[in-house]
Amino acid sequence: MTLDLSENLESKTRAEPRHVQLGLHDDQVLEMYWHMLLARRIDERMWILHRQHEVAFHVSGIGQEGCQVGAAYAVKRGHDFILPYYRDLCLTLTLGLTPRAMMLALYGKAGDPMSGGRQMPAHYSARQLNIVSVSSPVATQIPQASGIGFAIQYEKTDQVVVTCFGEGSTAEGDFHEGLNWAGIFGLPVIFLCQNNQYAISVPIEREMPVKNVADRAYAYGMPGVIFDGNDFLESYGAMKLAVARARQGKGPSLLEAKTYRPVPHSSDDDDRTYRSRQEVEFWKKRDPILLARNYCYSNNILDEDKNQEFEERAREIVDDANEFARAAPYPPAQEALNGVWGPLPEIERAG
Ligand SMILES: Cc1ncc(C[n+]2csc(CCOP(=O)(O)OP(=O)(O)O)c2C)c(N)n1
Ligand SMILES: [Mg+2]
Repeated sequence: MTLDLSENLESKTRAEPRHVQLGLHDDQVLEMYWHMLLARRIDERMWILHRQHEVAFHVSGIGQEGCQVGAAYAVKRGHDFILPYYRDLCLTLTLGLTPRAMMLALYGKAGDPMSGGRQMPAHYSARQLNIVSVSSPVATQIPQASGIGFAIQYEKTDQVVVTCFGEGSTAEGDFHEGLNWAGIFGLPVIFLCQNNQYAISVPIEREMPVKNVADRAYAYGMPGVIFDGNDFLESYGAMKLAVARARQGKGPSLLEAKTYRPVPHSSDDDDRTYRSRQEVEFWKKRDPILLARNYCYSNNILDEDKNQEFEERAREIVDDANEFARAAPYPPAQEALNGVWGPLPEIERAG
């Protein structure tokens, strides 16, 4: 009698939950869910604060938490370099930026550790975590990431660089120059495009003449990988492979997380002018937090009581950060003339 081992193997693999196949423990999955949930609750509070005229501006990461938490878990925190973009609230929170810091930046208060209240909100950075500041012109972080990758290669450390951007930003020259450079030199950079299908009001068909951002990878001699950015585990899996490849000296990757922005572009936008409510409602059913929660429920990693506990803890953290930032002092008015990261040299000051 011959045993059909392949069948046994197959059923074993089928029985193994996806996170186990990816090398994640239950408690890591629960932590990932927690970070997504906390990021969402912070973000929602920021919208409310804007609508209450407490703060001047908010740009949101709602809907993109799945690919962001996946990216955060695939890197070595504080060791690898991260060049985020303005939607990366969940990514930078998971890597260690605190809710208080985020709220201080939102309010533009003096204690904002990112810029002392001199940058716009959502310009995430943390020197001690190797998180390089967002710059307002989109895509500028892409050649910067390649530059850091070049330095890492030159100094022969085992770090990697991850940079994030939207699909609209791939129409910028900076995107093409940055990827070209990384491809030529085989730099340890992961280019993570969070394709949310719009660049403000411009839909994807008007942003690029090819279907996928990842299709462009071929032109820069690197793999292009497409995955479901609303699925936190699929995102983690794709990132993990790309990070391993970069760390082993095998070069850069272009990753495309297919996702959606269910809220307006920013607090200054009215998305009803360029897309239907049905479309938005359709994507809300694919909400990354909903998907992660269902995954945790069906794998007995989370139950309703524990979820309620998480909700209460998140509420306390958000309340604390909010109150702390509201009560904190603004910077003195004359500081508005200083540079973001330090005083200007005397000569420029005089000019
Ligand atoms: C160089 C530059 N051009 C235009 C803008 C204005 N702007 C800010 S965000 C944005 C849309 C970017 O879309 P995408 O890259 O898809 O990112 P998303 O906001 O959709 O996440 C634009 C055009 C800018 N900040 N910088
Ligand atoms: Mg976009």
